[in-house]
Amino acid sequence: MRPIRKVLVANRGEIAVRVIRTCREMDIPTVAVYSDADRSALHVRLADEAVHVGPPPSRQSYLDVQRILDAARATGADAIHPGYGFLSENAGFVRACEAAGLTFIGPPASAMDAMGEKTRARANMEKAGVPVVPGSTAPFPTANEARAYAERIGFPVMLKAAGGGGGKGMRRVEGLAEFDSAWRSAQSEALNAFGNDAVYLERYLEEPHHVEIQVFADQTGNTVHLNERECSAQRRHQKVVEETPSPILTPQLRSAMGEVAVKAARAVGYVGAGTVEFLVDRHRNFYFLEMNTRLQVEHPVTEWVTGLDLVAWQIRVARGEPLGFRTETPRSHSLEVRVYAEDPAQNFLPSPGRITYLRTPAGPDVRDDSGVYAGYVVPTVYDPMISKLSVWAPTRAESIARMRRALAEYVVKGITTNIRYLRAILEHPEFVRGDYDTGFLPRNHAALLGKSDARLREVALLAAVVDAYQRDQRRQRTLAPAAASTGRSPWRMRLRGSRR
Ligand code: MV4
Repeated sequence: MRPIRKVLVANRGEIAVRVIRTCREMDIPTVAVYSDADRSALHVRLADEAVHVGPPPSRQSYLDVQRILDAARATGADAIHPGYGFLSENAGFVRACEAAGLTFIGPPASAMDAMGEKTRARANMEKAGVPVVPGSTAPFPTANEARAYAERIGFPVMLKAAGGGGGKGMRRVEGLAEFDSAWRSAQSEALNAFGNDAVYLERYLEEPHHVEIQVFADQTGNTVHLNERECSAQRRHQKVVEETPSPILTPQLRSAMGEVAVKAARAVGYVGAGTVEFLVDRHRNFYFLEMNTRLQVEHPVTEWVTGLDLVAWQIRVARGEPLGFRTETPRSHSLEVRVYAEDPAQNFLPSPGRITYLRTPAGPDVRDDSGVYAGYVVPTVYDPMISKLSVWAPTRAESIARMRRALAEYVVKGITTNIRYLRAILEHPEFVRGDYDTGFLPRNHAALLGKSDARLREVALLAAVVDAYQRDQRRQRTLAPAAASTGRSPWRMRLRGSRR
C-alpha cells in the first residue's frame, strides 16, 4: 500500500477538471499546473493550489518534465495524474517520477515501452496470441524488400510508420506501379512527424469499424475488461462521436474481444486503466491495432454504463488496492460527442476567442465535461475541444433522442462550434441505423455540413415565400373588412395594382 496525499494534475482543460473533481470527492488535495495561456483556466480555479510552469507552447510548459517535477516538489504532491495527451504515454516521464519518489497514476514504464512502437507492439501481441492485422512485424530496410512482401500478401496494402499513430505516415497502396513513390512519401512523413523513418506494411482493410475495449488491471494480478466503445465516427483520425455498447457487436464477439484485450494487457504487465483498439472488418473479424496506455477522452460512456468512476479506480490501483468491483452486464446505452471551438464551414478551422454567453445542457442523465465558462477566452495554442457532452438512456434510440435534446439546449456565443455538425450526425439515417464504419463521416461530409445543392436551396426559398404569402392571405380573410383595407399587410406594397 502506498498512500496518496496530494495529486498534481499534469494537464489542462476538461480532463484536468475531471481529475480534480474526483480527487475532491476522495478528499485528496490537488495541484494544478498552468502555462501563461491558462492563467484563468477552469482547472486552475478548481484546484486547491496552482503552479505556473512556463510559456504557452506545451514543449516549454505541460511537456517540460523538469518543470512538472519541480512543481510537484514545491507543493509536496506525492502523485501525478497525467490525464491524456501531453506526458501521459511518455515512459521517460514515468521513470523520472519513480526516480523522484512520486507515484505515477498510470501503467508502468515497461508496459508503455512494450506498446509504444507499433511494430514492437505487433510482435508482442502476435507472441501473446492476439490477432493483429496481417502484415509485417518489423520495418523493412529497403523499398525492394517491402515491395516483394506487398506482392506476397497482395494489394491493396497499407504502409504505416512504426513510430507513428493518428494516421501520419500512413499510405494506401493500390498496386506495384505506385509502390515506390508511396514508400518514399510514407518514409519522409514518418521522419518528419516522429523522427523515425521506419515503415512497415499491413493488408488493407476496407472501411473497418474502430472498436476499442476498456481494460483495468491492479497491482495484485487482476485484469478485467469493461466492454467496448464504438469509435467509428471519426474525421481525420479525430473521434467525434463515441458510444457503448457498439451497435455491431454480438454478445459472442464482445466476450471474444474482451478476452483478447485482457490477454493483451496481461502480456505486457499492464496496471491501471488502458484501452485496446481493434479494427473490425465487414466479416466481423477483429484485429489488434494499438493499445492506449492512458485514460481516454471517451471514458465517460464507459462510466455511464458501468456506474464506475474510472479516475477513482486509477487512484485506488495506484495506491495498491485490488480491483473491488464486479464487471456486470453494462447498463444499456451511452453516447458522447466532442464539442470543438471550430468552424465546420471553414474546413473545421479552430475558432478560438472569448465565450460571451454559455448555456450548457443539463437535465436527466446528461453530463457535460467542460473546461470552459462564460467569459473565458479559448486559447489558440491548444486543442480546441471545449467540452464532451455525454448521455445515458435505457435504449440506443432514447440515447439518441436525449443527445439531440441536449445538443438543442447547448448555446455557445462569441466563438464558432461544431454543435450544428454534431446535430446533423445525430440526425443522419446511417448513424441512426447504427451500422456506420470509419468511412461514415468522410462519405457524408457535404450532407453533414448542411450543404444542399444550390437548386434545392432556391426551391426551399420559393416554397417559404409562397407559404408566407398564403398565410398572410388566410390572415387577411379572417380580419374584419375595415381592418383589411388599412393595408398593413407587407404583401400589399408589392401587390398594389394587381387584380385581387
Ligand atoms: C488501417 C486501416 C485499414 N487497413 N490499417 C487509421 C489511424 C490508425 N490508428 C489506423 N488507421 C487505419 N488503419 C489497415 N491495415 C484503416 C485505418 C483508418 C481508420 C482506423 C480507425 C479509425 C478511423 C480510421 C480512418 C481512416 C483509416
